[in-house]
Amino acid sequence: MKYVIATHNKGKLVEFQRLLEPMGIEAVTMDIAEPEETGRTFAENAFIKAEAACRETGLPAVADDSGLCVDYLGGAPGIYSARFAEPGKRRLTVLEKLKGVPEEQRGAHFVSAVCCVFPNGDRIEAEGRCFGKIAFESRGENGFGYDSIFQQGDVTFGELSAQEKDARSHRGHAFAEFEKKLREYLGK
Ligand code: ITT
Repeated sequence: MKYVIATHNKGKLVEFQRLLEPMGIEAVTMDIAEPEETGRTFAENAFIKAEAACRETGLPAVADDSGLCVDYLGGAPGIYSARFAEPGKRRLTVLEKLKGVPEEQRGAHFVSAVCCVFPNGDRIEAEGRCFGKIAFESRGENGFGYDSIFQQGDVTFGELSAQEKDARSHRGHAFAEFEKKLREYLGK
């Protein structure tokens, strides 16, 4: 069966396709209207996006709502990660807000809430997190969004290969749980 991927973020789309392919899912994209993300949590926003796409296309729809939570900023930007500062200046804004903050206070984590809504109204939800630190400067060209300032050990996510990122990322963890639940749901 075809599943529609409900995202307008190209970086996410590449990861979705990579993560869904081994599940034997035929992932398609369509020009879908972008609903307003009015939820108060990642899970609520993921549901809003998946439900709207399912309603519009009549296909099972998979969406993710994700973001970066910085301890020193009280968990910001969190669910506002895509709307935090001007496009193109988001990483720099985080780095500037943490200027002079020592390494031990630079803790941060990524969250990914995945939701799949089926035309009969059923839904499957999963969530993944990964923990690290905000780097002192942006490093690496891979990935997207905040990857080049999010560090685990000595490397940023921007310095990881796609496979390395999937093995440790919030989205990789969320999709691993999602795959388990989907198999159960489909009786496979
Ligand atoms: P859709 O809603 O269309 O999927 P979006 O970019 O608006 O796209 P979100 O509302 O979930 O998606 O915002 C998440 C933001 O968090 C995203 O724009 C990135 O800046 C950041 N983000 C999420 N996952 C990330 C990852 O794996 N690496 C780096 N940044 C990430």
